[in-house]
Formats: sequence, C-alpha cells, structure tokens
Amino acid sequence: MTTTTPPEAEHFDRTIERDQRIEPRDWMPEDYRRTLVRQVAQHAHSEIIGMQPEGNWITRAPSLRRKAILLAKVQDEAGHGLYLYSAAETLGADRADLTARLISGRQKYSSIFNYPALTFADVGVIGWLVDGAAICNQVPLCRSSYGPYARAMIRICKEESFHQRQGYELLMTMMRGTDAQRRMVQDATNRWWWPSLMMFGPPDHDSPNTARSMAWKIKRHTNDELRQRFVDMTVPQAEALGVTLPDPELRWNPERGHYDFGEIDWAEFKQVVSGNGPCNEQRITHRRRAHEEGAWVREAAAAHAAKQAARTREVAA
Ligand code: BYC
Repeated sequence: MTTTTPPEAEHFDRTIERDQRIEPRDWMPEDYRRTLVRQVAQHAHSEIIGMQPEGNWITRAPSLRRKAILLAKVQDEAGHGLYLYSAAETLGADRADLTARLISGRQKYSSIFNYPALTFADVGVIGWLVDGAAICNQVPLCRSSYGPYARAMIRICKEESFHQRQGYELLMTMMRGTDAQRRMVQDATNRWWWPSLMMFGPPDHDSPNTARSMAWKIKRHTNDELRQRFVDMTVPQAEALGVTLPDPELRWNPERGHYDFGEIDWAEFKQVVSGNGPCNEQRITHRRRAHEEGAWVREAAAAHAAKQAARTREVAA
C-alpha cells in the first residue's frame, strides 16, 4: 500500500521550505497549531504578568518625567499582550479560555516575572536586561513562519527597543549620581543577571520543543544560541555603564569568538517555572483579582456589542 501526502500538507511543507508565511486560513498540522498556541499564549501571559514588577513603581517614581516614561512603558506591555492574544485567536484559541488557563496555573508565563523589583534601580535593570533579553529572543521571531505572530512581533520589537534604551538611560543617570545610587544599580544587576539568562529557556539538550519548532521555523534559533548572543551583546554595555556582571567565569574566549560564562542554576529555574519562585503566588493572586474586578467591564462591553449588533441587524432589515 502506498501512502500519499495530501495536497494541503504538501502546500504547508513548501511554504515553510520557501520561508513564506502560514496564514490563519491555511491548512496546518494539528501539532503546529498546538505548539503555536502554547508559545504565543505563554508570550501574551508574560507581557501581562510582566506589567506587575514595574507597575508596582509607578506611584513611587522619583519624578514626573520618570513616572510618565514608566506609565507609557507598562501600558505598552498591555498592548503587546493584546496583539499576542489576538494572534492566538487566529489559531482558534479563545481568549477567555487562555486567561482561565493562566490564572489556574495550567499555562506558563516567563520565569523572569516571578522575581521582585525591590528598588527603583530595578526598573532600569529590567529595561536593560529583561527587555534586552526579550529583544534578542524576539527579533528572530519577526521571521517566524506563522504570519500573525511574525507581524505582531515587528511592532513589539520596536517598542521593546525603546524600553531597553529607557532602562539603560535611567541606569546611566543613576551611575552619574551618588555612591548610594551606584550601589543600587549594582545590587539590582546582581539580582537580575542570572534570571535574565534563564529567560531563554532550558539548555538545548534539555529543551523538548526546540527541534520541532526550528524545523517548522516557528523558532529561528535555539535557546543556547540566543542566550550566547545576549551575553555577547550585554558585556560591553555593562562595561560602558560601569557595573560588574555577577559571574566570575565570564571572560572573552578568542577561539570561540564569544564570551564564556558560568553554569546557570537550572534547579532554581525549575523551581520558579513550577510555581515556587519568590513571587509566583503574588503574581497570580494579583492577576486573578484584576480579572474578577474587571468582570463588570467585560459584561458592559458584551452588552454594548450585543446592542450594536442588534442595531446593525435592524438597519439591514
Ligand atoms: N519561563 O522546550 P522549551 C517581555 C517552558 S515578555 C517559563 O525550550 P520552547 C516583557 C516552555 O514553555 C517576553 N517557562 O520551550 C514583558 C516549555 O513548557 P511546556 C516573553 C519557560 O517554547 C514585560 C518548557 O519550559 N517572551 O519581554 O521551545 C516587561 C520547555 O522549554 C521558560 C516570550 O515568551 C521561561 N523562561 O522555548 C518586560 C518569547 N523557558 O509548555 C519585558 C516567546 C522555557 O512545554 N517564547 N519554558 O510545558 C519563546 O521564544 C519560547 O517559548 C521559549 C521557550 C524560548 C521561551
């Protein structure tokens, strides 16, 4: 018996092979759809939960200028979450269901947002390191094989690059300030460096999804490749800033043409991803409360939409 590949599967394979985009109405393997919903939903959740560590500082920003910048940045993250939930909806996912999965702990969000932002220097370091890592990870996603995800990433990356610069500029200002301010920047760098490296996910040999996501061109680089790119990009920035990255093994390796760096604490990563990080409970409790308190807004929006639809039907009749 011979097996034939259905023409739609051939079309899918050809599209991937030619580096073209899969669009919502195209046929796609069920696992491709599932993988994308998983990654895009996790990405959307990360943007929304990611508003919390910095959002916490809006009322305590040291000047009106810093408050306006921070407000705009946190608002951008909400926008990123919305683009990404919309991209997930084009795959047939239901946004209310995704939110339910997040607040019941059935879907993940980035490990990084389970660490506390203890001082205002953390706002700068989050912009510099966390948004810097996000850019490194997300720029290649602008070439992801799924059209709506790739297109959402283009705008997100432009805004992330503004976020990264605002963080760096804030740290530059603090480094030109008092000794106490410089100590705050160093302390925040010490706390966020290793968690930032963990954002790229488990090492390649322990990453169950990478090989298939690369074959489907959902991901364009492996976790370790992007982590290395981030380290190489960040070391000179740390030098220009005048802070020390908390890794005694960090040094330039001329043979590899890259910086070598120390071993990441993968046991800590697993703890944080499985819900036992310093702020997991606080983040989800806060998100759940915001969802409950927003119920009346969703009801009002649904009632308004129903009224508009009825009016449109009346006019059409
Ligand atoms: N944290 O096989 P792997 C932002 C999970 S927000 C938690 O390598 P994959 C910002 C992974 O999901 C930017 N979980 O997976 C916002 C998988 O779990 P399941 C967020 C992690 O998908 C506000 C398992 O571990 N960026 O920029 O091939 C303020 C095995 O991993 C993590 C994105 O979401 C983690 N760090 O690769 C400031 C980028 N790492 O579902 C800034 C889009 C891995 O199989 N996502 N896991 O049980 C990706 O690029 C990829 O999904 C990852 C993981 C590289 C993260």
